[in-house]
Amino acid sequence: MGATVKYERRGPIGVIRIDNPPVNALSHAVRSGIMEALAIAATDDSSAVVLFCDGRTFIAGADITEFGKPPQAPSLPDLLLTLDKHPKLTIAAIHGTALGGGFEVALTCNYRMALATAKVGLPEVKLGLLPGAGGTQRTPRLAGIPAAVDLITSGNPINARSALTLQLVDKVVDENLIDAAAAYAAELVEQKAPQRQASTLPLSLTREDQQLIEVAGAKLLKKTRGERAPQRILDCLLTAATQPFEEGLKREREEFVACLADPQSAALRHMFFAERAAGKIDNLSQDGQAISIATVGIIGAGTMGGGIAMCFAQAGINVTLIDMTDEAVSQGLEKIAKNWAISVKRGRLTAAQTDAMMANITPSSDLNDLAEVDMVIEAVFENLDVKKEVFAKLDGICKHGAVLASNTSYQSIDAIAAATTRPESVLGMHFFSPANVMKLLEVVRGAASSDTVIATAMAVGKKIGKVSVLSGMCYGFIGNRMLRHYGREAALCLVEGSTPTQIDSAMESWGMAMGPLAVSDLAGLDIGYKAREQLTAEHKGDPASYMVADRLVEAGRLGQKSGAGYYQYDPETRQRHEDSAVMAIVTEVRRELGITPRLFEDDEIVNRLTLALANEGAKLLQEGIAQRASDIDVVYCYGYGFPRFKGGPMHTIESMGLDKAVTLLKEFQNQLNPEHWQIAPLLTKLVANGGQLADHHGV
Ligand code: T1G
Repeated sequence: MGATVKYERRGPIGVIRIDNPPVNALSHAVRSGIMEALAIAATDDSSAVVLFCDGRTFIAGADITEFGKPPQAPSLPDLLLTLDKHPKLTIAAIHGTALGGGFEVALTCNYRMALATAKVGLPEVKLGLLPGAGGTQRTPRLAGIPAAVDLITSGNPINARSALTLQLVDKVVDENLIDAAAAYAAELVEQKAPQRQASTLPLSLTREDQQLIEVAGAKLLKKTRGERAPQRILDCLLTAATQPFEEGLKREREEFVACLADPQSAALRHMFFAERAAGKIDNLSQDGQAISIATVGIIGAGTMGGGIAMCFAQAGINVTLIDMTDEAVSQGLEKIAKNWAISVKRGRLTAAQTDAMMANITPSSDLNDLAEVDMVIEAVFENLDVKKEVFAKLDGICKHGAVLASNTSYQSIDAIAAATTRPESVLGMHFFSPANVMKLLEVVRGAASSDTVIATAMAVGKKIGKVSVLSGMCYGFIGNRMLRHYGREAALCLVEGSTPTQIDSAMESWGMAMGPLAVSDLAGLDIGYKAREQLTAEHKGDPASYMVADRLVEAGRLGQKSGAGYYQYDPETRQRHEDSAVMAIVTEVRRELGITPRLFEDDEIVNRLTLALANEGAKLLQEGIAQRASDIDVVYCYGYGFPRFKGGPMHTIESMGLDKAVTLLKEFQNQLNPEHWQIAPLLTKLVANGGQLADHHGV
């Protein structure tokens, strides 16, 4: 059975013990080991069999690293066929997170016992898959259609008590799981309990359930912006309620194979590993150990500072929230209280929880109150001189070893660090608005930033529920530097002949959470306008890429904040509407620039905007600003509404084929402004030697 699966006896009870760290995934070795152990248990004198896992969790699913490789027998369905027909009583002893194929193993056992702290779930949909080993057929037979729809299409785990209520587990214990499970098995044998198989439980389809499935399908298609796995899951559940179990298994297998082959699943599985890889820092020196952060000072109680303070307070970290005046801090606290009140109203948090979080925040208007904090995050006005002044003061106040971070979106971390005598303690921690909602945190390494502060910022980001991505220092770091090219192409498509509605609809139909012009309206057109005012004509770039935006701001159309920007906004619903006044401005700019508008296909818009992103991303990779291509994908999926089922901009061109991507880039270079389409040398190199972006690590 090898080292990963052992078979042992506890008196009359056989115990199959799985030990495959870190999460007891159902690798080939584990599947083979369980099969061998079941064979022994079938013929020995054991009276029942308990399946138990060592380590921190019961089986957490199929081994995702095996997908896409040649299958190795026994397959999970074959293993579960043997388990389903096993001659002895089988009991699953669940702790940690029994997920996916792991929970399907448990559902195939006759009985299930769970530790009170355990969770169970079928998260396959988050990988663009569906439970492929009977989960869509057994779950509704045990828990009913409504619960099965919710559990499998959401992919969210439920706790042991909820699983008990749904009859997905039979017993919940507080401790000593293996002893309790062996005793439970003996008790079942004593009681001559039947070998209950979920596969034989009856299931029929009521009208209500049929309607529920139809409504869920429509809702999910809209919510996921086109993911295909949810509907396939619903089709399997419908089959479970209308066909015999064997037919249902067949249908489930067909749909699972279709999911596995779907590019959406490849993208979502790419994101699963990308999110985890992002937290790893290449070439970290030995002293690059994170320090523990128990107290944080946030400077600036505005939208960003308040949101950042909420993140830390929610994680139980003490926050000193600073602004220039007591009144400014109180306003910040009021905004925080309002945000938490909304979460309580929506049932996401309780009033007691938000009271405890608020108690973690101490208001102050005196920087000296930061003398003993472990970390400071500056979130003041986006002006380099103001930031340098703040850091110079912090240098004289904060204790030795305190981490000094700036939430700047663009300013030079090196210039900020130079305002102190401890540049090794200075780095960027770039949060995304609203900071208490957006999961992305860009950790920006300055030239002098020590490995300790980098490791600390990455770790504290994870602790406050962010996905931390390390960025080197350049204007705009990873996300915003790429965004400038994306925004430029959107503006040029408009001036060259398209309309705001066509551009945004094309990108939203492709999968973006929100079209680029609608995003500009949301953020405020005046932000870009003010930034451009500080740039030379040369740095501003092609006038065609910003004249419309400038004219809109000069006409008082700042975006949603003024009720109109690229669109007119309904004051009540904030619904956007095309506005002829905008096209009048566009027509005027076209005339001034001598541009004859032409018809646009959606494909051109999508290709120009996504390739502009990926081409700049390849340059970031080549310059070593990003550690790996998948980090760039994480930045875009977590910070900019890029669809996870596309896997991020770099995965998008990798799955398109780099040769095809470079061909398109060459076409754009010939047909459009060649300055904008300088192809990243890394892309041409990879095409020349048949390499992959995934194999390239930043310098
Ligand atoms: N396969 C392979 N490796 C896995 C894995 C899996 N299923 N789950 C986790 N890992 C690795 C992960 O990459 C990381 O590796 C390490 O374990 C720790 O993970 C037939 C088809 C269980 C809640 O979707 O949700 O079953 O970075 O950092 O935060 O119907 O891992 O250390 O090298 O996430 O404590 C369904 C996925 C599969 C569960 C633990 N199962 N995993 O979270 O640790 S499809 C899932 C998780 C399936 C069947 C279908 C989480 C976790 P490294 P971690 P964590």
